[in-house]
Amino acid sequence: MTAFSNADAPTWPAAFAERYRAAGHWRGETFGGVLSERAAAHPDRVAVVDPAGVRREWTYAELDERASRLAAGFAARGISPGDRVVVQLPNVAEFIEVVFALFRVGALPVYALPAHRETEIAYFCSFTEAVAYVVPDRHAGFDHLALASKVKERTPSLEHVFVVGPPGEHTALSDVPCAPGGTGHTPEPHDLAFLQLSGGTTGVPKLIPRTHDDYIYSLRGSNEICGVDGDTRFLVVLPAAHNFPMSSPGWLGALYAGGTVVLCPGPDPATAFPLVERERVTMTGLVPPLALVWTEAGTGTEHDLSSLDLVLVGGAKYSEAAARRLEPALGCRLMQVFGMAEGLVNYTRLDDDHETVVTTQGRPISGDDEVRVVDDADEDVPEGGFGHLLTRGPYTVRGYWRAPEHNAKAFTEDGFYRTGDIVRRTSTGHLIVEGRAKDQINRGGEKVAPEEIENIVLGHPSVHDVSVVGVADAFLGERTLAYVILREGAEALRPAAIKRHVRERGVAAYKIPDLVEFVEAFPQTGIGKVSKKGLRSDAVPGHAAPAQH
Ligand code: OOB
Repeated sequence: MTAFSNADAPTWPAAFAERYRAAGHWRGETFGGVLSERAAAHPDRVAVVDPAGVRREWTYAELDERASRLAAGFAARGISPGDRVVVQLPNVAEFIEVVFALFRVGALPVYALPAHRETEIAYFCSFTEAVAYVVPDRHAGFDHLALASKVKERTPSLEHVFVVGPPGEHTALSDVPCAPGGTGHTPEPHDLAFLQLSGGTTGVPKLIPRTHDDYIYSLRGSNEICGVDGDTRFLVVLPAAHNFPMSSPGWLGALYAGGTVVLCPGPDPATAFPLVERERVTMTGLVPPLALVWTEAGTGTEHDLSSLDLVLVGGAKYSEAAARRLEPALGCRLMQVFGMAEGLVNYTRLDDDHETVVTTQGRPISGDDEVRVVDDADEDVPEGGFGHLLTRGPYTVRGYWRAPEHNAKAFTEDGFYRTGDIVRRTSTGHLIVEGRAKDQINRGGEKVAPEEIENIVLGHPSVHDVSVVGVADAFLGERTLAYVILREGAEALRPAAIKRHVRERGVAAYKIPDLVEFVEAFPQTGIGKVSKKGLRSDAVPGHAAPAQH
């Protein structure tokens, strides 16, 4: 056992771990080992295609070699087993190289999104005491070098900034690799492999500790369900750091199966459709708003999408009406996926009848996924009834990283994760997501924690109080609305002033309130607390209340 397991991250009790091993779920594989095996089995197969700019492709042998050389280089620069490294890269081949190099070292990637800005990145770096931060030089018009300089100044633990591209005052990633000579350490299958970000319901995002054993099991299960094999060509449309495109079945699933990962530089059909045609893409995953855009664009497109066999849609509720339109428009099969970075992933199945595929969000990967649907007193509800979804199983974590107080609330005493989702379970075990009990806004698959934004808005000198809620939106599912009470005597503000304040604090653009309303007072509940439910049903005309409970 290495130093970074139990103390920081609650793990499975021994009896459960034994059961999952005995069942063949946890097979003692590690990511670094899997890549070596695939490279030995089929060195010349293409592992990664990065079509941006000058098209690059790496075979399994090349990816393996690159990851080993980079791992050796990281180790030579003092990056050690258990160290945290914040990785903030767009969908570029180096993302995969860096992550496998860190897996080989036994250092933990902390997956930031390209959209994250100074507030989030500084928090990830300081909370995890990261020793390194990996960035592009620029992306989507944003200067990541400047951000990295600011974060480095603020974070004493941060020794290295590695840059994909011209490095400025930092270190070029391309200068790091050296002769592979082993890193002197072999990660164990039960070790942590990385820290994934949670959608979050609290003021700061929580980090999710995933092990090689548990995550690889979810890949293997996902691959089986989705039919991923060596012929699969998986297009990574969503940001590669998200759990969904990473593992459901995602780019890691495709690599596990010996297939090919095609990295998509942007999610719009104008970027993606030509790639589907040129790279003969067979599979991809989309959030519902993107699935709508692809469905619109698919009808009558001049691009040949005939290679596309399966499109997974998840991350937020996909409406039945939209689900019915996808297959004819894109000429492929649809699978719904309802997952969470904490673990549990549900899929509709390839042999489910059409109605099940368009009306449910699927059933769990594993027979050992324990699912409970309970009332407010944690009592099971009768089959088909609405309730809170609780889950525990071979790839659902037992707690967040370094968050004992939060864990006591987010998990039951016997280790079930409180997902915060309200579901119904059909007689076939399929789940239908009916709403949400957690204080979180699902903005087209991107999760926003109201508390995080409220804390920032409260920092505005004219603001007395604020409450951020979700309001229904035909395209995104939900948008964010900030109700703001100004201080007595404060001059009237425009909504734009609040939005600018949030933006200037340096957070991901998707967290900036879409709408701002100035009010005199918030609706109260019986016990005098602000009622978020009241705020939603009071939402300004034209904003219907979303499906929440
Ligand atoms: C995925 O992961 P996260 O961690 O960003 O968000 C999880 C939450 C769920 O608890 C649920 O509230 C919501 O996102 N969600 C859905 C959904 N899929 C996720 N709500 C309704 N319908 C769906 N199909 O979002 C994620 C992780 C792995 C695979 C797919 C999605």
